[in-house]
Amino acid sequence: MILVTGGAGFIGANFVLDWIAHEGTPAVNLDKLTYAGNLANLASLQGDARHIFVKGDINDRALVAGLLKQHQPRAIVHFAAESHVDRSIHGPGEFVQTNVVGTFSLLEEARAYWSGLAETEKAKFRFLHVSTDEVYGSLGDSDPAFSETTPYAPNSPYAASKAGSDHLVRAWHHTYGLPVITTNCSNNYGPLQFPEKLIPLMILNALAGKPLPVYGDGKNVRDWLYVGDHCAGIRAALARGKPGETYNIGGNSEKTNLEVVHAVCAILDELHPAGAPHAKLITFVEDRAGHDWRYAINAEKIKRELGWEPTKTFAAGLRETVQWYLSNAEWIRNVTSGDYRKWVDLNYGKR
Ligand code: NAD
Ligand code: TDX
Repeated sequence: MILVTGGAGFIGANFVLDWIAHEGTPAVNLDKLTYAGNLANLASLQGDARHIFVKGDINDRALVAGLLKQHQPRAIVHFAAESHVDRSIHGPGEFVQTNVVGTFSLLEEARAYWSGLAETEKAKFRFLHVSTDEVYGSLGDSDPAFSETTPYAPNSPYAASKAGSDHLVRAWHHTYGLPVITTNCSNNYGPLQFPEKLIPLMILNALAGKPLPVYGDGKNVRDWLYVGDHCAGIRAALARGKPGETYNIGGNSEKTNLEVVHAVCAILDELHPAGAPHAKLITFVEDRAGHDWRYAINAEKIKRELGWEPTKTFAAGLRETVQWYLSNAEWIRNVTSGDYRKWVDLNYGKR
């Protein structure tokens, strides 16, 4: 049994599905079901006793304590977070509340539970904290990629809140001995991603014939990793990672935003032709405040120590992703309801 937090979101839901497919053992899934959480992501597990869903907040300490006592998990895999940089610019409060205070609450309940375990269970227990490359700040074009020893320099409210949570996780190991592992991953893409993030937003706008809003000059660089590869990296860290260590996870796939958007358009031109090339919809809009220039991950440590490396190329993963969105119109209809439209107005209305 493991306890997953945020398992109804994009990466968390992919992880729960992947976990049950690969490990076959049960997962308790604690998720608040914010705008980003969606039980439809887990529809294929309906009736499967190995998935126990609990709607709730990681800040509800009594709830977390009760779940740990009842299910006696051997690990906590912590995904729950506010995750979108643009939303953190418009409203940072929730980011501090969930990412910093929520992680603190979870660590405290994990520590109380872990302290009461028998020695053999205590040694095996893991608290795996899922974090991001954004905690390291921004790179120039010729800087070396982020490694596990790159100093933290978060720039957005989102990145700062994740950095804060990483520091708490580190301290709970150093001070209390809690067996924690932190993974810092680059930009994920794949099925089930909420269409506020670059790739699904571009797919959906292109399908609707709407402008494709590229921030600034579109030359910012991100490293892209297929979500299934990220899930495999987390499983490797859980199985073989050393408590107290951090592992960078990346796709060895740096692209400018413009390259990504053109690649989406080219796939859509082939799979869903619209007459005119989709790239004609590309529209340069006002830049994101404090927009980090470049992220790149050096993932040598996890390869060397845990034997993990990405398996899917960006070309193959992007094609599968576009195909998934083309085949899941109902999922799209469900997530692009009233609240989504309010977000689009707020973020793009004045750009
Ligand atoms: P997401 O926004 O799609 O999902 C977050 C989930 O957490 C949602 O289901 C939401 O309902 C839940 N949640 C939010 N606040 C909660 C709370 N207080 N209590 C319980 N549940 C709560 O995010 P994602 O893209 O799947 O990211 C998951 C994790 O991975 C995050 O910690 C994020 O920082 C990290 N990460 C994401 C990426 C990426 O590219 N998306 C890359 C690296 C790391
Ligand atoms: O409409 C857009 N236009 C645009 O040009 C959007 C939504 C984004 N962008 C740009 C901004 C970034 O340079 O595309 C790039 C990717 O943007 P996002 O998808 O918002 O991701 P990013 O800001 O890079 O952060 C992501 O990767 C690290 C995730 O959202 C984080 O949760 C993760 O930690």
